[in-house]
Amino acid sequence: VSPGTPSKYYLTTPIYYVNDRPHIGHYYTTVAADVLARYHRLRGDDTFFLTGTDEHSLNVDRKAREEGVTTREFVDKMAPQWQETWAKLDISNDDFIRTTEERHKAGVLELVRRVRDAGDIFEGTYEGPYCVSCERFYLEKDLVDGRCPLHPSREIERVEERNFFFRLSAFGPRLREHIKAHPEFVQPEERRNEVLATIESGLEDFSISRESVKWGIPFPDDPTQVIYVWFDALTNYLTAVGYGTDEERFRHYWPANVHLIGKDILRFHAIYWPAMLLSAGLPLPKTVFAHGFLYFKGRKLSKSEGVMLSPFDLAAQLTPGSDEPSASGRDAARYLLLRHVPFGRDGDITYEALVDRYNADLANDFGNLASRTLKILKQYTDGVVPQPPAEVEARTEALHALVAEATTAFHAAMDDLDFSGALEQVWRLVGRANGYIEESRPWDLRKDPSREIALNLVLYNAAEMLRILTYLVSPFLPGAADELAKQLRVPRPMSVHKDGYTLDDVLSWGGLAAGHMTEVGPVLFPRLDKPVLTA
Ligand code: ME8
Ligand code: MG
Repeated sequence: VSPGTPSKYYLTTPIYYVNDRPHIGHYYTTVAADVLARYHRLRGDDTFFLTGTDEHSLNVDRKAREEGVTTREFVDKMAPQWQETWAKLDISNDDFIRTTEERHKAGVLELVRRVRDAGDIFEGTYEGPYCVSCERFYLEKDLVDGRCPLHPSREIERVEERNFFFRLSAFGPRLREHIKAHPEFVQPEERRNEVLATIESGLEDFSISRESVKWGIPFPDDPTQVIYVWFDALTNYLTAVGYGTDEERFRHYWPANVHLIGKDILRFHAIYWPAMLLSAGLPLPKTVFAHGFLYFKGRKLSKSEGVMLSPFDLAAQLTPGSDEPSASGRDAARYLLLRHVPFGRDGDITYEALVDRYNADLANDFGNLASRTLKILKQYTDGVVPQPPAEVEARTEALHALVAEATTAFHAAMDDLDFSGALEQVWRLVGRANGYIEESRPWDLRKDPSREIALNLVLYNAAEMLRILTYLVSPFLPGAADELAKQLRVPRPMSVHKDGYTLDDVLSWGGLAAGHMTEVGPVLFPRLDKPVLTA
């Protein structure tokens, strides 16, 4: 059952382009990271969860011009909107990095110098197609009908410039070795095979500076060039933990345990990035996990493709009777996205499917378990947890065994970033707890004074199941878990360690003492009607 000894856990999301506003795709990656961060904090790990904004992009520069403001003014207006969005949606990031910050710039310059000293930078000229949405040079052969394969609605641009290049071609064999020796490095396996195939097909050197671009970090010793936005952006994972500014802190957190990304930016994270780190003599991140893409009724989520679903709208849509997302609506949005789509695969969203699952899993199964358990306690014993009989009978033993088994499987799934699998384990317990109450019929036991001992046992077991579930659901449903901890009067999941407990302590059977008081509170997940809004 034990999730092991606490350790350092550094995880990241991509830094998002500030020309866009946050949509459900960005939210999806960020929620997955938040769930993982909360889980590791619960384990007692020294957790550092990073997100931020990618600001030196041509798209950003052009957008600012369209709006008639300076690029600096534009990014200073947009970046806080991202920060606020995450803060209002319960995202618990420990830091937020902006690539226009001084601490970032210092580290990027340091990395360029290190790579240059290693002899992996040379001057050359580039001529060919460039996709501004990808911020990436393409080979003619990679275009589809003369267009970017990822952004077919956008004109490809032609670039001809003198640039500095990074000698990526020299790193194929070392990258291949590393990936083969560390199967956990690129996940899931399908993505790993894709990366290996790209390496097999031969890696081309790539330009790491731009001559015609003015918005960016000036290249060391050559102010006619700015550093290529991807070289700049990837380095955020180093600079946020002190690279180039705080060596001790950097050595403490680096290498990252996991970079969570979407599959669209796999090549940058699983090929360019490790090659840059190898060149600079820095350790590689332990895992790059590329999840799948979300679609809305088969359409791509992005403004340029015409679908822009805000995570606020999703959470508000899951909040009955209000346009403002409530805690239950925000919890539901997190839960539904991670439960609906196995992490790693593509998935299609419809409000109808989400609302159905909300009513089934959250309003009925989980919400009902919580409210019936606490209401029965209130009604039968004035909220006091009764003393269970000393002798453990078979049905209670079966509950203990199931909790132990599901908890172990839950930890294993979380270690694999299999969020839907972890939730299946939790809902096994939810289902059993509901089944146990129905089979035990406490309402009948209560009518017969000779069955008091049996009734006490049922009440105790139900309360104890609910207490353990409070901690298991907490990374996914932080609002509901907090509310339940309040109603059960047990330590809040966020402060388990501050209160002097370990995760093992709070997940072990028997945490509730006889005589402990509980209270009844508001319904966790009010039922939803069919959605009115369609995007
Ligand atoms: O690429 N489904 O930023 P970006 C799932 N700045 N995830 C999605 C998604 C969808 N439909 N749409 C977007 C960039 N995402 C660079 C990153 S990192 C050093 C620099 C998520 O704003 C997913 O995580 O285009 C994807 O990889 C990311 O947003 C792209 O965000
Ligand atoms: Mg993008």
